[in-house]
Amino acid sequence: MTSQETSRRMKVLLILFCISSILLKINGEEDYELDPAGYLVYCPCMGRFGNQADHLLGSLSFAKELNRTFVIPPWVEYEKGALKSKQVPYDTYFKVESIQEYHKAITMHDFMENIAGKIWPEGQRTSFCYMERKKLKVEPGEVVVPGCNAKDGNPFGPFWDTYNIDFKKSEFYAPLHFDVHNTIIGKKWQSKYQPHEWPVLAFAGAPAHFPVQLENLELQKYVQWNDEMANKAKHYIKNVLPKGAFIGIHLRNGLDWVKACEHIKDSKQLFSSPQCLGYNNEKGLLFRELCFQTRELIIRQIKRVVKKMNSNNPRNTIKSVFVASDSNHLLPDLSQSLERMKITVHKLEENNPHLDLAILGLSNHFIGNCISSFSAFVKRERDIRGFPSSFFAYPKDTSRTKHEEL
Ligand SMILES: Nc1nc2c(ncn2[C@@H]2O[C@H](COP(=O)(O)OP(=O)(O)O)[C@@H](O)[C@H]2O)c(=O)[nH]1
Ligand SMILES: [Mg+2]
Repeated sequence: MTSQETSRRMKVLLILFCISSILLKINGEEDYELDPAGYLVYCPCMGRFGNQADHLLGSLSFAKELNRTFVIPPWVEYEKGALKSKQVPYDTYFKVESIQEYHKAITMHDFMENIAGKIWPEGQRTSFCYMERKKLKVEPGEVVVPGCNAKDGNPFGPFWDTYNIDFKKSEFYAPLHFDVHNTIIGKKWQSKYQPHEWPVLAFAGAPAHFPVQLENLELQKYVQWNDEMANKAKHYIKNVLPKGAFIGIHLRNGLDWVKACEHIKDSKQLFSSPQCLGYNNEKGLLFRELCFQTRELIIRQIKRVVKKMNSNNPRNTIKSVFVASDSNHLLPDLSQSLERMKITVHKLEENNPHLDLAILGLSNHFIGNCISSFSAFVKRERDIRGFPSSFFAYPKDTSRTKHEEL
């Protein structure tokens, strides 16, 4: 073979190699190797964003303990008046790559498109639940077989339907649980549900605690806003808020919250309250104002924070307050009360919970609602960044209470 021929052959081989690489890329096959250790899938079927975020951290930690690939669920959102939940891909707001820095992970969409067909055939899918979940509707004369009924109700049905998933069987995993930090339960899961027999564990609800366990708080650092969200927040701070430092506040005060706060009297903790009271109430007990505050209390506390921050940073004084709320932003009251301090008060024009969260995360100081898991998301994110936060009505103002009791 002449050297000219050899070089021509090399060129042909190179071109063939390039074409096959491109074809592989188009099919997407090379990017999706199967994980022999199996997968963990779940429906974030409880609560709205804050609850789902707490569950995300716990489920991620659980997947890591079981060494299974974490299938990142979409966010389940509820639109006013809609009968069915809407499933919003995780990466609409957050970076998938950041989760992958902690543990192997794939989005639910990619899992269904590229993996499920190979290891989780239709007609053989099992849903996992702790114990029987009763069927919502039983026809007269129907023989009821105990099961997870994983698709019964909203958001259960719409969630799995989004990915055309039906379940043939149910698996009750009791007495196993998810406290992998304090027990050897992880090993028990691994030996009971081995990946060759159970390549996919699909949970009817999140395999995690609410509120998030103390040990999983730090996983918040793997939940990073995507560039679009981060840029929107920065853009708002730079272009809408006045130049200078600002306080971010979260006012949770809708009707559902008023009802939720009634549970205060029966419990030691409520929802995310461990974030201020400590997981063992080592930093206090529940009281009403922690859940729901008067506008006087809110204004008094903002003024106190302003004074403290201004005296600590005389060269970067507070110029504005950014208010996020599910219901009443108290804009007129707050604006009037802070006018004399030359502080303006702002809120987003449209309802945008995620942008609210991203902006609160960047404020110079954040005052949240200790009971709310929506506030808890902001608090965790700020803790990771080393930014300061506090809570309305915390610590309890005992001097004032005593005075009022007199
Ligand atoms: N836009 C906006 N929505 C909020 C705010 N606070 C609560 N919400 C809405 O109310 C829901 C509250 O549910 P969740 O996130 O579970 O938090 P929690 O109920 O306060 O523990 C949020 O997901 C939002 O949809 C807020 O400050 N701004
Ligand atoms: Mg909630």
